Amino acid sequence: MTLVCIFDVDGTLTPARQAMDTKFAKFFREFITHVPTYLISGSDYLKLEEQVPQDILQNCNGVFGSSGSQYFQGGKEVFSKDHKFKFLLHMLCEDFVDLSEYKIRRGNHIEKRPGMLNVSVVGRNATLADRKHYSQWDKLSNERKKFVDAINQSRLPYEASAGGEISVDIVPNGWNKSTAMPEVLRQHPNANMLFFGDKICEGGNDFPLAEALEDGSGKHRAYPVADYTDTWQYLSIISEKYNKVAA
Ligand code: M1P
Repeated sequence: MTLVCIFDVDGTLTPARQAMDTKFAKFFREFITHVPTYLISGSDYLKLEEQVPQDILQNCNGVFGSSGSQYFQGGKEVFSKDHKFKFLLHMLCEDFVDLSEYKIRRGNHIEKRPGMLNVSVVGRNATLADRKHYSQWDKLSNERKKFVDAINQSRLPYEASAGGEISVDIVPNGWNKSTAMPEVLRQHPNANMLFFGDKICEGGNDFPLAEALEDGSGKHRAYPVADYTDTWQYLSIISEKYNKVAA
């Protein structure tokens, strides 16, 4: 069996929408030379380039953007699929933003990505301070969860999840992170996959892949992490085992 590691990015390898810590990047750069590694994010590839050093993006075995609708290898796009979202969904997203009781708006509220809509009341132009403020308010009001539940319980052919701190990702049914699994298995048929994500709970955008990995084979595992330092600790344990085997 081949050990293969898959990582969410925001909240797992980096703080949300921020660059990777340089010391962790140094460790991770070495780690990916020993263990086949894939990244999967709700963000699109352009955003990942702002957060993860180029050489790491290029030396990972593969990078999935837009929750699996985009796939890159060695920095080059291998595939990208898109979808035309229904007008009704756009209306619901606009209402979500317009009718929210949270009053601060920073612009770029509905962002179209390959195969995904990303919706944010405070807006994608929010500063780090705005993010923190909105995210605290969201924890109290449960605004994003209510919107996610409303979309998921509607008869619309879409699924929603709260991926990061300030927004909601919406994809056509099934176009979620679980779509990475067959691609990884195609490349490593004997893979023993370990997935690390900070949003593995139900309603989080890491949940579909974590659920798919529980395929009854007992070969794969999903690890919930609190932040990149938590991920670092897990990877240090894995590296130690590898070094012992290699010695
Ligand atoms: O990768 C996790 C999420 O990162 C961002 O979330 P937010 O801006 O809400 O913190 C977004 O790119 C989101 O789409 C993505 O799922």
